[in-house]
Amino acid sequence: MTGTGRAPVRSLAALGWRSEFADQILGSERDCVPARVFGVGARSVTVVFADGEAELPLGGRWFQGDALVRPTVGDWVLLSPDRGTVLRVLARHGLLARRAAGRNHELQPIAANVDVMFLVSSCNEEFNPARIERYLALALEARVQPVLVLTKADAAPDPGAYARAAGALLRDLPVLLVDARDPASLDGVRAWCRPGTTVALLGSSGVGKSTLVNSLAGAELQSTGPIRAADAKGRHTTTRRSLHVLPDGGLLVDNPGMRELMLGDSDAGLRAVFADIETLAGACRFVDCRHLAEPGCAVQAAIAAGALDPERLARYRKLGAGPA
Ligand SMILES: Nc1nc2c(ncn2[C@@H]2O[C@H](COP(=O)(O)OP(=O)(O)OP(=O)(O)O)[C@@H](O)[C@H]2O)c(=O)[nH]1
Ligand SMILES: [Mg+2]
Ligand SMILES: [Zn+2]
Repeated sequence: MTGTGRAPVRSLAALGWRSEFADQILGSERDCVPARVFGVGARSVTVVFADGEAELPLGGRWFQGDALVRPTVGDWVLLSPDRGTVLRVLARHGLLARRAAGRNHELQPIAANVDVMFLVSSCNEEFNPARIERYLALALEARVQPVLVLTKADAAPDPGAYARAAGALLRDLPVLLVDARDPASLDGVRAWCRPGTTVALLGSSGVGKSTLVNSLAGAELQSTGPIRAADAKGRHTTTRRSLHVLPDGGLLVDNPGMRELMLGDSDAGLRAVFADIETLAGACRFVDCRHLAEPGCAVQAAIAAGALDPERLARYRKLGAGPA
């Protein structure tokens, strides 16, 4: 966070405060100060509260547990009455977390108290149904509303084809085609950024997450960078997660582009994404049908009828959501 341009006094509701957080404050904590985490450093957090903001160090005790116990972007925390120390993290809703690529595959928080996920993907080679399904599973597991924002519609010969392919990945998935650089194309996006609503932008590097933040904010809050011409890959311009308040009241979490999304425990999320296959499977003749070549297989019948893409069944199997 840059610390520029933020009004010193704002209502907590404008920062996303709700009764579910107020209800967690104990009588003995009456003098503590609720604050929202806008940025996280290696050993510090940037917090915004009703009458100011501060960068506060995180003491050693925060590093004794795993990464999920530490304050993360979007968290609500209680500060000491002098606003100098983070005392505790309030219980979260909408926690997006992924499995780390490193040795121990620890769960890493992405953002907390998220209401809506803008899954940002582009109308070019970057578009990848398997990747989108993983992000959708992440959102649904966390009970976060996913919205697919398809950028670079301006540069694609047939953007509608991407929207149609995306629409087949989750029933009722909102899909928006945009030019992220053009605020006039963002009415559909803006409709999700209501006052007090927290929206996290996720996706690969170079898809236009920071460009969207800037266009929605009407200001250059975030640096953006060109993609490689050869393969449309981004250059990892954004390196830190950060929360931003829009002039219209929405709250946006910009994230660094992800190379790979490794899911944590997402069984419920995967089942929700592949609800079409799960429903079909319920109509198979055998309860242990593996949907290969069994007689009376409703899944294979749907494929034969052109109602289900065989590649989607293959992806469902690969993610471990289906029977072995
Ligand atoms: N033509 C076109 N270019 C876009 C669009 N959205 C983003 N760009 C361009 O794509 C490049 C990457 O945009 P960024 O906003 O930096 O992408 P990002 O997702 O934030 O990337 P990381 O920070 O690396 O994760 C920039 O050159 C943008 O101008 C779009 O909708 N249309
Ligand atoms: Mg960026
Ligand atoms: Zn079957």
